Amino acid sequence: MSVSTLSNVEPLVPSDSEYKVRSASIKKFKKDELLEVYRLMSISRRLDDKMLTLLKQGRGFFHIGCSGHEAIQLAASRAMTPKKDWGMLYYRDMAFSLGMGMTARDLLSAHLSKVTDTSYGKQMPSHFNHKELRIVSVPSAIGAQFLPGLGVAQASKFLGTDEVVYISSGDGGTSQGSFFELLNWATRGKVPAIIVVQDNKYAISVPVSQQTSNKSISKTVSGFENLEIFEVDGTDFFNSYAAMEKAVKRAREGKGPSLVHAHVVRLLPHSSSDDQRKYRPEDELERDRQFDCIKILGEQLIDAGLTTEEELTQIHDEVKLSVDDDTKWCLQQDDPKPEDGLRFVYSEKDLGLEYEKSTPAGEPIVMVDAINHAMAEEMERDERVIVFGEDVADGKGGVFTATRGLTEKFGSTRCYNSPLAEASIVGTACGLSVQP
Ligand SMILES: Cc1ncc(C[n+]2csc(CCOP(=O)(O)OP(=O)(O)O)c2C)c(N)n1
Ligand SMILES: [Mg+2]
Repeated sequence: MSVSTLSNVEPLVPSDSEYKVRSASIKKFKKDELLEVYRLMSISRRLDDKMLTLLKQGRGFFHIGCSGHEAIQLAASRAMTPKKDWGMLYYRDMAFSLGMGMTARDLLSAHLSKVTDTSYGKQMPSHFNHKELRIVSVPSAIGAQFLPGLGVAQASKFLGTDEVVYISSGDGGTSQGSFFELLNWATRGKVPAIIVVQDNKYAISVPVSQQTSNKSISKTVSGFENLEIFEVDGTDFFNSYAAMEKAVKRAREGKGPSLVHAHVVRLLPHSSSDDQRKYRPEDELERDRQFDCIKILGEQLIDAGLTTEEELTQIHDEVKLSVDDDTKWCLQQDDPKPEDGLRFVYSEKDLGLEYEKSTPAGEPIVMVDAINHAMAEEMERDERVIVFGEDVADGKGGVFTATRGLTEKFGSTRCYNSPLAEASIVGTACGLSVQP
């Protein structure tokens, strides 16, 4: 990076961090690849501006910005394989979504809740989702992606694929209990999860120092065995990419999860409902602006002789025109019809279930044995049916013997004990059911 930008500012990664990683070399990439990253950063930033304008015009409803988080997100998308790997995102992941293949039209359609939105106008804006791109719908409740994300990663392992799962969060989200349940089971099971914490130092107005022991998320999680930790400058594409590349490789090779602690800056207020000048001093906001990843990448590309100011200006101009064009297109799309409000809530496929036609048969048996037989029959019928929970495995089969014999019959990858954590059991079951 050019010395001119950041010479008088403390680096974002503490100098004594044990988890620093050497940046990827710029020579590793082709010029076109880097200009594409620059273009995607610019689209994401422009979309933030455009959505805020639409909101002021009374056309949009709500917005949460990505500005300041783009470099780590695009580095993640470049290290992963779209349509193969999975995204369990949080609401700031717009650049990641673009990097994996969502378009400006998809994102504007979501912002304006049009029928062209991938959720048919049902999700809130900034709640990214795209079935073919394996971006699972973002939940509003902070941290609700953690345990389903763990389930998706467990499914990769169970099915023997080498698909990896990006599970992201802000710094505040790491205070949730489910974050620690995720770390416990992900490391115990060495699942292919890459947990990316985008640490912008604030959870709305609450500073990270009031949120996290050690005042550092990477230090807090340092005791988990099998967890590789990387602490990076998430405003620097090359530093972020180095960590993501290692984390993805490790996950694909079955070596276990990583936590990428990415320091970023929040260049916009928390959301369109917030005014950060009420709780952040101007000199801090000014310092954050110096870590603008678009400027940083631009200078890195110019310093390496890969581009010129003029070429970058041209990219911004083209992006501006194309986003304007996409906005016009989007405004012309239909709004969802009220009568479709209940569509796509439950599966619209014929599930082929015929309970009513079955007639009880055979000798009467006690209920718990009937449950045991039903589970065994289902496991026999479909090799993807698994049973897991507290105290269910091996010979005993739980306090009430409901699962007795299942481990012997189907093996310990299909009937196993979980950690004693009910949110994990339900959350991972949801995630396991996401994989086709
Ligand atoms: C379970 C839950 N609690 C509280 C909220 C309200 N809320 C929404 S975003 C947010 C702050 C999250 O901060 P952080 O995880 O640091 O992410 P950032 O927005 O800074 O990227 C809060 C408290 C919520 N949506 N869900
Ligand atoms: Mg935050």
